[in-house]
Amino acid sequence: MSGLVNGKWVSGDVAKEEIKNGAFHREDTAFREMHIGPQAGRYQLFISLLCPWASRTLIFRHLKGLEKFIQISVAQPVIGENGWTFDTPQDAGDKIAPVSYVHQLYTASDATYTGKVSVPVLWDRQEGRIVNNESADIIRILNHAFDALTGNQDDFYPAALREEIDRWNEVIYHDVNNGVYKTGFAKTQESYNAAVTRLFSTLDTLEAHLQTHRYIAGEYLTEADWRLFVTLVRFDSAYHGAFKCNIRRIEDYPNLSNYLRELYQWPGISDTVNLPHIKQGYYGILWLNPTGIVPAGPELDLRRPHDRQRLSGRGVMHTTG
Ligand SMILES: N[C@@H](CCC(=O)N[C@@H](CS)C(=O)NCC(=O)O)C(=O)O
Repeated sequence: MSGLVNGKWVSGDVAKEEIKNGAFHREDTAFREMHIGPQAGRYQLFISLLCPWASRTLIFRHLKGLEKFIQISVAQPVIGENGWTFDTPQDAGDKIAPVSYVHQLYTASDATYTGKVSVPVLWDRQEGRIVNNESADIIRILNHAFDALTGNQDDFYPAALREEIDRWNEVIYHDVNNGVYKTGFAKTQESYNAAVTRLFSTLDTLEAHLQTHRYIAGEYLTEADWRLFVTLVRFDSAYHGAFKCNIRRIEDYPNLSNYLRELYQWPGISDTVNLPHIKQGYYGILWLNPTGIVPAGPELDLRRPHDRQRLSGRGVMHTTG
């Protein structure tokens, strides 16, 4: 495996310990605190631009106008012998010496930690510990925790739409976000067949849904859209080839591809997406791609106009009162 055992780093193949009987099962996340004391400069996000889960948090940092409040540290694209690694040691507050590896954040938080060392990490610089390393939690925290400081009232998980959002999140998480990993990391033909079939049947369902709905939960743009976006934007460049998710491309789906472009063109979002970095990271997983060669294509133009104005949409909901 690759990860920490009793606080000691063990290097090995990424995700191998999560493959059982040929099928990939994502490990649960360890640090799940939901309450933070919102103060400028207190928190830091450690991410990789390869990682769709980490990208959700980068997107929310931008959408909620938190660039000045939460600093980020971006790991190198390829997960190395020591796991996620930084080009230069990253300052992480006074409680800890600058860190070169993400695993140092884990052992600082729990000296006997055992398990995988993943990004994103929401880090408390003041206390020198991980607050939360589950992206689904981190985006919920960012959705509201700093509102009083920033005055940003955009609500991506509005009470009125929660049931609908939760229902779609469940499907999108299992069959799409994690579906590409189940497909790519399958070690038997059967588990690959099952995962790829499910992935594309869910993409077909989403394609039909987006024919008549501007966004996943209807007229409003919500966290369900951003959770789907991070996988769609990586799909044709990385998952189609590196993870063998190749029955169709997102480009082959009229609604999904137009929807993807609308989200990509949302102010500031394209700055959170680095396709060369994403390709380098996925094609750098050497047990999947032993030569490490990064393919040249595909040519994609996500800045092309989209046709989503044909559906009525009201953008982002705002918290009131
Ligand atoms: N549940 C976590 C999953 C995060 C995750 O799996 N991140 C991957 C990168 S995309 C990782 O860091 N993997 C390291 C490893 O498998 O050793 C979340 O959504 O925050």
